[in-house]
Amino acid sequence: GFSWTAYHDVNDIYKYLEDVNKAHSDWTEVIVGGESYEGRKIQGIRINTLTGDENKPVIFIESGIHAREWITPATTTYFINQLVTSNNPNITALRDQFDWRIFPSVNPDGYQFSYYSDRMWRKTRSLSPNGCIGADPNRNWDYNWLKHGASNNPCDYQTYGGSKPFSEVETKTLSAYIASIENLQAYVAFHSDAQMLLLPYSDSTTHVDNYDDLVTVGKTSLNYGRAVNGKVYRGPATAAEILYKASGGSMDWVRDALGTPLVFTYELRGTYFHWPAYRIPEQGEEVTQMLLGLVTEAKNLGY
Ligand code: 0X9
Ligand code: ZN
Repeated sequence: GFSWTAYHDVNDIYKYLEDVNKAHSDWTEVIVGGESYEGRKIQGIRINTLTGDENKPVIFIESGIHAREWITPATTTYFINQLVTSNNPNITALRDQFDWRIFPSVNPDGYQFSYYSDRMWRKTRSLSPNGCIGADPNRNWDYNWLKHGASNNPCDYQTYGGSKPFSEVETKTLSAYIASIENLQAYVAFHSDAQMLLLPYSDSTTHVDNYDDLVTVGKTSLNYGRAVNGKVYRGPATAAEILYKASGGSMDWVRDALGTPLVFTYELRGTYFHWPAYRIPEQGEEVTQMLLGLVTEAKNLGY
């Protein structure tokens, strides 16, 4: 069965989402955010409890865009489980106030390839005309595409940006799904393993107009996370300031194209993208508290 003391393949993750939906069919829905090169769905879950509020703000969670960052789907399903099973009033309130759209594995082909064949695989699995495989799905969004920190070489193992913006079916379909969401208030992407909280934009040190609010919200989020295990994350700051410049990422496109006010990328912990399975709950709890802190401070600031 499904657990948080082992890593699961994408079929088992999708089955878990279906099981959650079966257990809570009144207020959850299995959703499809797009499709993959090899024909998989980008499957997620919508959690929207029956509170009488038909028009709750949406929080979107993107995990697993990089195939080898296994801790991100694992902590995301941990968080889903907290939302649907916890009796902690802070967590039930967190659940009830939002229309959650949560996607544990937005690069399912890459994740399966990392899981079964090449642990360090990061990209999609699309075939380039020259025979090399995959593009970096976090360099393929239509915002300053290929400007910084991305390769134009299809054989680059890490950061090939694709043949054009949204060349990858995963980013093309997922971006259309995201754009179709009314009332998108927060977009949260999970990566590993730089142990940081990153703000838009990733390829410039120029700050967005509500940067000060994002810093305040991000600091509270990290404080909530730190209370769990004492772990200190760097940031909140732009990637250009504390990591490296990288264009064509999802959060930058969401912020620029959709104007979503609250946009964050968390880099979780690990060593060369490894994290022992028996310690998944440790980061799962950290993530749960970081999201609680994010929402708590955002509401304080009137979002
Ligand atoms: O390079 C990345 O895409 C992320 N780091 S990772 O080691 N997980 O690959 C940083 C993402 C920062 N955000 C954007 N570039 N949009
Ligand atoms: Zn990543």
